[in-house]
Amino acid sequence: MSRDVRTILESLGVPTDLEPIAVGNEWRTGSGPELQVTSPIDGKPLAQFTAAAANDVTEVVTAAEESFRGWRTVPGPRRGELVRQIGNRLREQKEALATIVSLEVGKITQEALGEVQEMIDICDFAVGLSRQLYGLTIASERPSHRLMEQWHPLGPIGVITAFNFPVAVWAWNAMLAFVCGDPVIWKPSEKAPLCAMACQGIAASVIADFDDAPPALSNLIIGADRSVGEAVVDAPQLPLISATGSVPMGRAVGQRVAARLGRCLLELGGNNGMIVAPSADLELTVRSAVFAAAGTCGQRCTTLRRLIVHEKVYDEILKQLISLYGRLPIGDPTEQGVLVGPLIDGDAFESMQQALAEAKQQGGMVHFGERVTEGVPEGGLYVRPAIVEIQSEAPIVRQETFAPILYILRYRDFEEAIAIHNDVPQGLSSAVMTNDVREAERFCSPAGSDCGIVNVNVGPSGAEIGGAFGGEKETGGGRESGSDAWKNYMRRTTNTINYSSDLPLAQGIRFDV
Ligand code: UN1
Repeated sequence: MSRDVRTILESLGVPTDLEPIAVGNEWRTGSGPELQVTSPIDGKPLAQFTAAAANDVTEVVTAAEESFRGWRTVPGPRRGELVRQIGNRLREQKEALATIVSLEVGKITQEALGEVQEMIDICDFAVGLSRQLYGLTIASERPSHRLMEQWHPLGPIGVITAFNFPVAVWAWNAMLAFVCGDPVIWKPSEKAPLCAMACQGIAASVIADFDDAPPALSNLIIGADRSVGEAVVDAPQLPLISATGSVPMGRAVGQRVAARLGRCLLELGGNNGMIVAPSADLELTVRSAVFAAAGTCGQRCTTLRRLIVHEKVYDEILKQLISLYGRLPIGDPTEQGVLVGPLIDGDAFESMQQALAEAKQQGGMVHFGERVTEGVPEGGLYVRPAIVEIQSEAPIVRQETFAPILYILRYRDFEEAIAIHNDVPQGLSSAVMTNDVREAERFCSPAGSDCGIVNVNVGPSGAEIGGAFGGEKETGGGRESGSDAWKNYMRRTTNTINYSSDLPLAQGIRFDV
C-alpha cells in the first residue's frame, strides 16, 4: 500500500491489513479474487487486497438483520444524534477523506472537498429529519374513529454505488437509512474500494462509541466482480436495494429485485441537456456550461452532454466555448488551479474515443477530445474535453458516454428545442438559459423538460442535497437525498382506531350478526 494512503486510512479507523468485509468495526477477510487498486492520476498502485466472494454476503446480511431488531426501536431523534456525531467526525476528517477521493478516483481537490461537504450536508439534513418522520392524520368517514399513518423502519438496506461519487452517494443513502431505523450493507464500486473503507472506518468508529447503536448498523462488502453485487441484490432479507450506476446495471438490478418483489431505488444514466435561448446571459451560460460539461472530467451522472443553442447565438457560444476549452487547465487533480483531472481508466478513454469516431462518421465536427500527455503525470489518462457540432438526429447524441463530450445542437424555435431536449432515453437533469419568463416557465411546466431535475439559468449538475435527486425514463425513476426521499427507507402503516362502543363499517355496509 502506498505510504500516504496507509497513513490516511489508518487515521480514519481502517486497519492496515486491508480487508474487504466490515461488520461495524469488525473487519473480516474475504474469499474472492485479488483486487489491485491503482490511482487514475498516474496509474500507480495504491493498494492490493483479497476481495469478498458472493458466499461472504450471507454472514453480513445476517448480522445486519440482527442489528435491525434493536435499532428500529431506538427513538428517531436518538438515531439522529448518532448521525449528528457522524457529521461532526466528517467535519474533522474532511481533508483526509477528500484526499482519498482525489487519489482513488482523480477528482480535483475542490470537487473532492465538495463531495465530502455533500456528506456533511446530508448528515445535517438527516438529523433534522429524525424529528420529522411525520405521518398524516386522515378524516375518518366513521363516527368516533381516527385514521392515521405511521412510518416504521423498513429493514436492512442494500446500497450499491458507482466510482464517480464514491462517498457522497453512500452518505445520501446511509444517513437517511440510519435515522429511519435501518442498517446498511454497502457494496461500493470495485474502482473505489478505499473510499468505501474510509467511510466505513469513520461511521463504524462513531457507532462503536454510541451506547444504543448495534455494531452491525453500518456494513461493507467489497467485491471484485458482479457476483457480490448480485448476491446483495438477491438477498430476500433486504427489502430495499438502492443502486447508482449504468443503465444496464440498473436494468439487471431492477429485474432481479422485482422477481422477489423487493423495492428498488434506481439512479442511473443521464444525458443532460441545456437549452440556450437568444435572450440568455451569454457569460453566465458559457461559465455554467463549462463547469457542467468539463467539470469532474465529464464523469457525473448530471454532466452536461447536450447544448441546444438558438441559431442566433450559436456562433458566439461556440466561439467562446472553443476558446475556453482550449485553455482549460488539465492535469494532476491535487495541484492547485487544475480544473480537469484524469478519466477513471483505459476503458473510459476507449469509449470516449469510440464515441468521437462515431460522431465523426455521423457528420459531426469534433473539436479537441485528444489525449493530453504534456504537463500531466505519466501513467494517467488525461484528455482535453471535446465539443462536437452535430445534427440533433445523429444517433450518438442519444447515447450517454461517461466522458467529457459536449454535443452542440442548433434550434430555431423554442418548441423545437424542447422536442430535441426530450428526445433521448434518459431523464435525469436539464437546464434552460433564458431571460424570457415564458420560456422559463414553459420549460418547468408539464409540457416542458421531462427530467427529474429542471433548472433555470443554472447548469444541470451540482445539485444541493435538500431537493429530491433522480430522474425519469432510463434514469430509473428513483429519488434520493432530500425532500421526502426518506419515505423510500420506511414502511407506512395505516391505522384505524375505533374509540366508540359501536362497530360502524366503512362504505356503510350492514353485516348484522
Ligand atoms: C452523481 O453523479 O452520481 O448534482 C451524483 C450533482 C451532485 C451529485 C451527482 N450533487 O452533480
